Amino acid sequence: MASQALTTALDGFRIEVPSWGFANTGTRFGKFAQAAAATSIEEKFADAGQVHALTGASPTVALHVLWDMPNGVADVPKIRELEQRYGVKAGSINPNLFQAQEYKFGSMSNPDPAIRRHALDHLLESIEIAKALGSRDISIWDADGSNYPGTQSIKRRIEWLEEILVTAHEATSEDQRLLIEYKPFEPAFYHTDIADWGMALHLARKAGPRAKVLVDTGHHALGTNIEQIVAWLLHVDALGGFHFNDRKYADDDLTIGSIDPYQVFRIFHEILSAPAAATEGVAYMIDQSHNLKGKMEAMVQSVVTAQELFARAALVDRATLATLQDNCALVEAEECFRDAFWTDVRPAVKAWREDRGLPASPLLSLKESGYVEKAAAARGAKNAGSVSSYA
Ligand code: PSV
Ligand code: MN
Ligand code: MN
Repeated sequence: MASQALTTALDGFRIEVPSWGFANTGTRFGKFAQAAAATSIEEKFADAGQVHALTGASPTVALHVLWDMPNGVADVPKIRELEQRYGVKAGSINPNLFQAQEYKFGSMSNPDPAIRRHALDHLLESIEIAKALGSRDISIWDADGSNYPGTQSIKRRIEWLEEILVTAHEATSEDQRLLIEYKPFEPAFYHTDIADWGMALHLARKAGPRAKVLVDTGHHALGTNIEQIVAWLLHVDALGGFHFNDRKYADDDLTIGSIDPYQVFRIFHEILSAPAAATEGVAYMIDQSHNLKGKMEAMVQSVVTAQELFARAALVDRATLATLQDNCALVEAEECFRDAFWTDVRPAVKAWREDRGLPASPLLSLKESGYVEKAAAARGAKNAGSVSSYA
Protein backbone atom coordinates (compact mmCIF):
# COMPACT_ATOMS: atom_id res chain seq x y z
CA MET A 1 0.00 0.00 0.00
CA ALA A 2 1.27 3.42 -0.91
CA SER A 3 1.74 5.82 2.01
CA GLN A 4 -0.33 8.98 2.00
CA ALA A 5 2.77 11.16 1.46
CA LEU A 6 3.72 9.13 -1.55
CA THR A 7 0.21 9.10 -3.02
CA THR A 8 -0.15 12.85 -2.62
CA ALA A 9 3.27 13.40 -4.17
CA LEU A 10 2.53 11.23 -7.19
CA ASP A 11 -0.93 12.68 -7.70
CA GLY A 12 0.55 16.15 -7.94
CA PHE A 13 3.64 15.37 -9.98
CA ARG A 14 3.77 16.37 -13.66
CA ILE A 15 6.78 16.57 -15.92
CA GLU A 16 6.83 18.03 -19.43
CA VAL A 17 8.45 16.18 -22.32
CA PRO A 18 10.35 17.98 -25.12
CA SER A 19 9.18 17.67 -28.73
CA TRP A 20 12.83 17.57 -29.82
CA GLY A 21 13.45 14.49 -27.68
CA PHE A 22 11.34 12.43 -30.07
CA ALA A 23 13.13 13.51 -33.24
CA ASN A 24 16.58 12.85 -34.61
CA THR A 25 18.11 15.84 -32.83
CA GLY A 26 20.65 16.24 -30.09
CA THR A 27 24.29 15.75 -29.36
CA ARG A 28 26.24 17.87 -31.75
CA PHE A 29 29.26 15.72 -32.61
CA GLY A 30 27.13 13.43 -34.66
CA LYS A 31 23.72 11.82 -34.62
CA PHE A 32 22.70 8.26 -35.21
CA ALA A 33 19.34 8.20 -36.92
CA GLN A 34 16.57 6.10 -35.45
CA ALA A 35 13.91 4.73 -37.76
CA ALA A 36 11.14 5.36 -35.19
CA ALA A 37 12.05 8.99 -34.55
CA ALA A 38 9.32 11.56 -35.08
CA THR A 39 9.60 13.53 -38.32
CA SER A 40 6.78 16.05 -37.88
CA ILE A 41 4.95 17.94 -35.19
CA GLU A 42 2.11 15.46 -35.55
CA GLU A 43 4.40 12.51 -34.84
CA LYS A 44 5.92 14.36 -31.88
CA PHE A 45 2.44 14.86 -30.41
CA ALA A 46 1.65 11.19 -31.07
CA ASP A 47 4.81 10.11 -29.20
CA ALA A 48 4.26 12.52 -26.33
CA GLY A 49 0.64 11.34 -26.09
CA GLN A 50 1.83 7.75 -25.88
CA VAL A 51 4.28 8.60 -23.07
CA HIS A 52 1.50 10.33 -21.15
CA ALA A 53 -0.94 7.47 -21.72
CA LEU A 54 1.62 5.07 -20.26
CA THR A 55 2.80 7.17 -17.31
CA GLY A 56 -0.10 9.51 -16.52
CA ALA A 57 2.45 12.17 -15.63
CA SER A 58 3.41 14.07 -18.77
CA PRO A 59 0.35 15.94 -20.06
CA THR A 60 2.30 18.67 -21.88
CA VAL A 61 4.93 18.80 -24.58
CA ALA A 62 7.47 21.61 -24.93
CA LEU A 63 7.59 23.07 -28.44
CA HIS A 64 10.55 24.57 -30.25
CA VAL A 65 9.52 27.48 -32.43
CA LEU A 66 11.85 26.85 -35.34
CA TRP A 67 11.92 23.07 -35.23
CA ASP A 68 8.18 22.54 -34.79
CA MET A 69 6.74 25.41 -36.80
CA PRO A 70 7.68 26.10 -40.41
CA ASN A 71 9.26 29.58 -40.63
CA GLY A 72 8.49 30.07 -36.96
CA VAL A 73 4.77 30.44 -37.61
CA ALA A 74 2.46 28.35 -35.44
CA ASP A 75 -0.50 26.66 -37.08
CA VAL A 76 -2.66 27.11 -34.00
CA PRO A 77 -5.79 25.24 -35.25
CA LYS A 78 -3.63 22.29 -36.26
CA ILE A 79 -1.86 22.21 -32.88
CA ARG A 80 -5.24 22.41 -31.13
CA GLU A 81 -6.41 19.47 -33.18
CA LEU A 82 -3.26 17.48 -32.31
CA GLU A 83 -3.80 18.25 -28.63
CA GLN A 84 -7.30 16.80 -28.87
CA ARG A 85 -6.27 13.77 -30.85
CA TYR A 86 -3.28 12.75 -28.74
CA GLY A 87 -4.37 13.91 -25.28
CA VAL A 88 -1.39 16.16 -24.55
CA LYS A 89 -1.24 19.95 -24.60
CA ALA A 90 1.36 22.35 -25.91
CA GLY A 91 3.61 23.32 -23.00
CA SER A 92 6.50 25.73 -22.82
CA ILE A 93 7.49 27.57 -25.96
CA ASN A 94 11.20 27.57 -26.79
CA PRO A 95 12.46 30.32 -29.10
CA ASN A 96 15.46 29.53 -31.28
CA LEU A 97 18.21 32.13 -30.91
CA PHE A 98 21.14 30.11 -32.16
CA GLN A 99 20.59 28.64 -35.60
CA ALA A 100 20.17 31.54 -38.00
CA GLN A 101 23.29 32.56 -39.92
CA GLU A 102 23.07 36.13 -38.68
CA TYR A 103 23.70 34.88 -35.12
CA LYS A 104 27.35 34.09 -35.84
CA PHE A 105 28.45 36.77 -33.34
CA GLY A 106 25.42 36.52 -31.11
CA SER A 107 21.68 37.06 -31.09
CA MET A 108 20.36 39.13 -28.18
CA SER A 109 23.82 40.51 -27.48
CA ASN A 110 25.13 40.91 -31.00
CA PRO A 111 26.89 44.28 -31.46
CA ASP A 112 24.76 44.90 -34.55
CA PRO A 113 21.48 46.56 -33.50
CA ALA A 114 19.67 45.11 -36.51
CA ILE A 115 20.53 41.57 -35.44
CA ARG A 116 19.52 42.29 -31.87
CA ARG A 117 16.23 43.58 -33.25
CA HIS A 118 15.86 40.34 -35.22
CA ALA A 119 16.38 38.33 -32.02
CA LEU A 120 13.89 40.51 -30.15
CA ASP A 121 11.32 40.09 -32.92
CA HIS A 122 11.72 36.35 -32.68
CA LEU A 123 11.20 36.52 -28.93
CA LEU A 124 8.10 38.67 -29.38
CA GLU A 125 6.74 36.25 -31.97
CA SER A 126 7.40 33.37 -29.59
CA ILE A 127 5.51 35.16 -26.83
CA GLU A 128 2.57 35.66 -29.22
CA ILE A 129 2.68 31.98 -30.16
CA ALA A 130 2.61 31.09 -26.48
CA LYS A 131 -0.41 33.37 -25.98
CA ALA A 132 -2.25 31.83 -28.91
CA LEU A 133 -1.59 28.32 -27.59
CA GLY A 134 -2.36 29.17 -23.97
CA SER A 135 1.22 28.35 -22.92
CA ARG A 136 2.37 29.94 -19.70
CA ASP A 137 6.14 29.67 -20.15
CA ILE A 138 8.58 30.94 -22.74
CA SER A 139 11.97 29.29 -22.09
CA ILE A 140 14.96 31.23 -23.33
CA TRP A 141 18.28 29.50 -23.91
CA ASP A 142 20.97 31.89 -25.08
CA ALA A 143 23.99 30.40 -26.84
CA ASP A 144 25.70 33.79 -27.23
CA GLY A 145 29.23 34.43 -26.11
CA SER A 146 32.72 35.22 -27.36
CA ASN A 147 35.85 33.13 -27.73
CA TYR A 148 38.81 35.46 -27.53
CA PRO A 149 39.69 37.91 -24.76
CA GLY A 150 39.23 41.53 -25.75
CA THR A 151 37.16 40.80 -28.84
CA GLN A 152 33.83 41.75 -27.32
CA SER A 153 32.69 44.11 -24.58
CA ILE A 154 31.34 41.80 -21.90
CA LYS A 155 29.73 44.79 -20.20
CA ARG A 156 27.93 46.16 -23.24
CA ARG A 157 26.62 42.72 -24.03
CA ILE A 158 25.08 42.58 -20.54
CA GLU A 159 23.32 45.88 -21.23
CA TRP A 160 21.98 44.68 -24.58
CA LEU A 161 20.65 41.53 -22.98
CA GLU A 162 18.97 43.54 -20.24
CA GLU A 163 17.37 45.82 -22.78
CA ILE A 164 15.91 43.01 -24.85
CA LEU A 165 14.66 41.00 -21.91
CA VAL A 166 12.92 44.04 -20.43
CA THR A 167 11.12 44.60 -23.74
CA ALA A 168 10.23 40.92 -24.06
CA HIS A 169 8.91 40.88 -20.50
CA GLU A 170 6.69 43.87 -21.25
CA ALA A 171 5.10 41.84 -24.02
CA THR A 172 4.12 38.96 -21.74
CA SER A 173 0.65 38.78 -20.29
CA GLU A 174 -0.06 38.59 -16.57
CA ASP A 175 -0.30 34.81 -16.62
CA GLN A 176 2.86 34.21 -18.64
CA ARG A 177 6.47 33.82 -17.56
CA LEU A 178 9.87 34.23 -19.15
CA LEU A 179 12.23 31.47 -18.03
CA ILE A 180 15.91 32.33 -18.39
CA GLU A 181 18.23 29.36 -18.78
CA TYR A 182 21.96 29.52 -18.08
CA LYS A 183 24.81 27.40 -19.32
CA PRO A 184 28.55 27.81 -18.81
CA PHE A 185 29.49 26.45 -22.23
CA GLU A 186 28.30 25.56 -25.70
CA PRO A 187 29.69 26.79 -27.78
CA ALA A 188 31.80 29.31 -25.85
CA PHE A 189 33.73 28.15 -22.82
CA TYR A 190 35.65 31.41 -22.55
CA HIS A 191 32.70 33.79 -22.23
CA THR A 192 29.05 32.82 -22.44
CA ASP A 193 26.69 35.74 -21.96
CA ILE A 194 24.43 33.89 -19.49
CA ALA A 195 26.90 31.50 -17.92
CA ASP A 196 25.49 30.84 -14.47
CA TRP A 197 22.54 31.26 -12.14
CA GLY A 198 23.79 34.57 -10.79
CA MET A 199 23.68 36.10 -14.25
CA ALA A 200 20.32 34.49 -15.01
CA LEU A 201 18.92 35.74 -11.70
CA HIS A 202 20.11 39.28 -12.34
CA LEU A 203 18.59 39.26 -15.81
CA ALA A 204 15.32 37.84 -14.53
CA ARG A 205 15.09 40.54 -11.88
CA LYS A 206 15.94 43.22 -14.37
CA ALA A 207 13.39 41.91 -16.87
CA GLY A 208 10.51 41.98 -14.42
CA PRO A 209 8.42 40.01 -11.95
CA ARG A 210 7.29 37.37 -14.42
CA ALA A 211 10.83 36.39 -15.34
CA LYS A 212 12.37 33.46 -13.46
CA VAL A 213 15.44 31.26 -13.67
CA LEU A 214 15.42 27.91 -15.43
CA VAL A 215 17.83 25.32 -14.02
CA ASP A 216 18.98 22.76 -16.58
CA THR A 217 20.75 20.09 -14.56
CA GLY A 218 23.21 19.47 -17.40
CA HIS A 219 24.37 23.08 -17.45
CA HIS A 220 26.82 23.17 -14.56
CA ALA A 221 30.46 22.60 -13.98
CA LEU A 222 31.03 19.08 -12.73
CA GLY A 223 30.83 18.94 -8.96
CA THR A 224 28.47 21.93 -8.64
CA ASN A 225 26.04 21.62 -5.76
CA ILE A 226 22.84 22.10 -7.75
CA GLU A 227 20.48 21.66 -4.79
CA GLN A 228 22.18 24.61 -3.14
CA ILE A 229 21.41 26.76 -6.18
CA VAL A 230 17.84 25.48 -6.04
CA ALA A 231 17.55 26.39 -2.35
CA TRP A 232 18.82 29.90 -3.06
CA LEU A 233 16.51 30.43 -6.01
CA LEU A 234 13.56 29.24 -3.96
CA HIS A 235 14.59 31.51 -1.12
CA VAL A 236 14.56 34.56 -3.38
CA ASP A 237 11.39 33.42 -5.19
CA ALA A 238 13.11 33.15 -8.55
CA LEU A 239 12.97 29.48 -9.43
CA GLY A 240 10.97 29.06 -12.60
CA GLY A 241 11.60 25.43 -13.38
CA PHE A 242 13.91 22.66 -14.46
CA HIS A 243 15.24 20.96 -17.50
CA PHE A 244 16.14 17.51 -16.24
CA ASN A 245 18.78 15.28 -17.75
CA ASP A 246 21.96 13.62 -16.58
CA ARG A 247 25.42 14.14 -17.93
CA LYS A 248 28.65 12.44 -18.87
CA TYR A 249 27.71 12.24 -22.54
CA ALA A 250 28.00 15.59 -24.25
CA ASP A 251 26.49 17.99 -21.75
CA ASP A 252 22.98 16.94 -21.15
CA ASP A 253 21.63 14.02 -23.05
CA LEU A 254 21.40 11.20 -20.56
CA THR A 255 18.33 9.90 -18.78
CA ILE A 256 17.45 11.71 -15.55
CA GLY A 257 19.03 9.99 -12.55
CA SER A 258 20.94 7.48 -14.66
CA ILE A 259 24.32 8.64 -13.35
CA ASP A 260 23.40 10.36 -10.11
CA PRO A 261 19.90 9.67 -8.78
CA TYR A 262 20.91 11.05 -5.39
CA GLN A 263 21.37 14.48 -6.92
CA VAL A 264 17.82 14.54 -8.29
CA PHE A 265 16.52 13.31 -4.93
CA ARG A 266 18.39 16.13 -3.20
CA ILE A 267 16.91 18.69 -5.60
CA PHE A 268 13.38 17.40 -5.00
CA HIS A 269 14.02 17.46 -1.26
CA GLU A 270 14.81 21.18 -1.42
CA ILE A 271 11.62 21.80 -3.31
CA LEU A 272 9.49 19.75 -0.95
CA SER A 273 11.09 21.53 2.01
CA ALA A 274 10.28 25.00 0.72
CA PRO A 275 7.07 26.90 1.47
CA ALA A 276 4.30 26.05 -1.01
CA ALA A 277 4.18 29.66 -2.22
CA ALA A 278 7.75 29.46 -3.52
CA THR A 279 7.27 26.17 -5.34
CA GLU A 280 3.76 26.57 -6.74
CA GLY A 281 4.73 27.49 -10.28
CA VAL A 282 7.93 25.48 -10.55
CA ALA A 283 7.87 23.64 -13.88
CA TYR A 284 9.44 20.22 -14.25
CA MET A 285 10.58 19.51 -17.77
CA ILE A 286 12.77 16.92 -19.42
CA ASP A 287 15.43 18.19 -21.81
CA GLN A 288 17.03 15.15 -23.38
CA SER A 289 17.76 14.14 -26.95
CA HIS A 290 18.75 10.52 -26.95
CA ASN A 291 21.35 9.56 -29.48
CA LEU A 292 21.82 5.88 -28.66
CA LYS A 293 18.85 4.71 -26.59
CA GLY A 294 15.45 4.38 -28.22
CA LYS A 295 13.77 7.77 -27.88
CA MET A 296 10.40 6.50 -26.69
CA GLU A 297 11.92 4.03 -24.26
CA ALA A 298 14.25 6.68 -22.87
CA MET A 299 11.41 9.16 -22.44
CA VAL A 300 9.20 6.66 -20.60
CA GLN A 301 12.18 5.68 -18.45
CA SER A 302 12.80 9.37 -17.68
CA VAL A 303 9.24 10.13 -16.61
CA VAL A 304 9.09 6.99 -14.48
CA THR A 305 12.46 7.74 -12.86
CA ALA A 306 11.40 11.29 -12.10
CA GLN A 307 8.21 9.99 -10.46
CA GLU A 308 10.17 7.50 -8.37
CA LEU A 309 12.74 10.04 -7.20
CA PHE A 310 10.05 12.59 -6.39
CA ALA A 311 8.20 9.91 -4.39
CA ARG A 312 11.38 9.03 -2.52
CA ALA A 313 11.99 12.68 -1.66
CA ALA A 314 8.40 12.90 -0.37
CA LEU A 315 9.22 10.17 2.14
CA VAL A 316 11.82 12.23 4.01
CA ASP A 317 10.61 12.69 7.58
CA ARG A 318 11.09 16.44 7.51
CA ALA A 319 10.03 17.17 11.07
CA THR A 320 12.48 14.64 12.50
CA LEU A 321 15.17 15.82 10.12
CA ALA A 322 14.73 19.44 11.23
CA THR A 323 15.17 18.47 14.87
CA LEU A 324 18.25 16.42 14.09
CA GLN A 325 19.69 19.29 12.06
CA ASP A 326 19.06 21.73 14.92
CA ASN A 327 20.88 19.38 17.28
CA CYS A 328 23.72 18.90 14.81
CA ALA A 329 23.16 15.16 15.09
CA LEU A 330 25.11 14.59 11.92
CA VAL A 331 24.97 10.85 11.54
CA GLU A 332 21.33 10.58 12.60
CA ALA A 333 20.33 13.43 10.27
CA GLU A 334 22.19 11.90 7.36
CA GLU A 335 20.66 8.49 8.02
CA CYS A 336 17.18 9.99 8.27
CA PHE A 337 17.76 11.58 4.85
CA ARG A 338 19.29 8.45 3.37
CA ASP A 339 16.49 6.23 4.69
CA ALA A 340 14.11 7.93 2.31
CA PHE A 341 16.57 7.83 -0.56
CA TRP A 342 17.20 4.12 -0.17
CA THR A 343 13.52 3.20 0.13
CA ASP A 344 12.44 1.09 -2.81
CA VAL A 345 9.27 2.90 -3.84
CA ARG A 346 8.75 0.88 -6.99
CA PRO A 347 6.09 -1.47 -5.55
CA ALA A 348 4.19 1.51 -4.12
CA VAL A 349 4.43 3.44 -7.38
CA LYS A 350 3.20 0.37 -9.21
CA ALA A 351 0.21 0.15 -6.84
CA TRP A 352 -0.45 3.86 -7.43
CA ARG A 353 -0.50 3.28 -11.19
CA GLU A 354 -2.88 0.36 -10.88
CA ASP A 355 -5.21 2.39 -8.65
CA ARG A 356 -5.40 5.00 -11.37
CA GLY A 357 -5.94 2.59 -14.23
CA LEU A 358 -2.44 3.10 -15.62
CA PRO A 359 -0.16 0.30 -16.81
CA ALA A 360 1.73 -1.19 -13.85
CA SER A 361 4.93 -1.16 -15.88
CA PRO A 362 4.95 1.61 -18.49
CA LEU A 363 8.14 0.35 -20.14
CA LEU A 364 6.83 -3.18 -20.46
CA SER A 365 3.52 -1.93 -21.82
CA LEU A 366 5.37 0.19 -24.37
CA LYS A 367 7.25 -2.88 -25.51
CA GLU A 368 4.13 -5.05 -25.65
CA SER A 369 2.21 -2.42 -27.57
CA GLY A 370 4.62 -2.63 -30.51
CA TYR A 371 4.37 1.19 -30.75
CA VAL A 372 8.04 1.68 -31.57
CA GLU A 373 8.09 -1.01 -34.26
CA LYS A 374 4.99 0.44 -35.88
CA ALA A 375 6.50 3.92 -35.78
CA ALA A 376 9.73 2.61 -37.31
CA ALA A 377 7.80 0.96 -40.13
CA ALA A 378 5.79 4.11 -40.82
CA ARG A 379 8.64 6.61 -40.42
CA GLY A 380 11.79 4.69 -41.33
CA ALA A 381 12.06 5.91 -44.90
CA LYS A 382 11.52 9.51 -43.83
CA ASN A 383 14.27 9.18 -41.26
CA ALA A 384 16.89 7.83 -43.62
CA GLY A 385 19.41 10.65 -44.00
CA SER A 386 17.62 12.82 -41.47
CA VAL A 387 20.69 13.66 -39.44
CA SER A 388 22.33 16.30 -41.55
CA SER A 389 20.80 19.27 -39.77
CA TYR A 390 20.78 20.23 -36.10
CA ALA A 391 17.02 19.96 -35.89
C1 PSV B 1 21.27 23.25 -25.50
O1 PSV B 1 22.14 23.09 -24.39
C2 PSV B 1 19.91 22.88 -25.07
O2 PSV B 1 20.03 21.55 -24.59
C3 PSV B 1 19.38 23.82 -23.99
O3 PSV B 1 19.40 23.12 -22.76
C4 PSV B 1 17.99 24.15 -24.42
O4 PSV B 1 17.09 24.16 -23.36
C5 PSV B 1 17.70 23.05 -25.40
O5 PSV B 1 18.95 22.87 -26.06
C6 PSV B 1 16.64 23.39 -26.38
O6 PSV B 1 16.95 24.59 -27.08
MN1 MN C 1 17.77 22.98 -21.46
MN1 MN D 1 21.22 21.69 -22.74
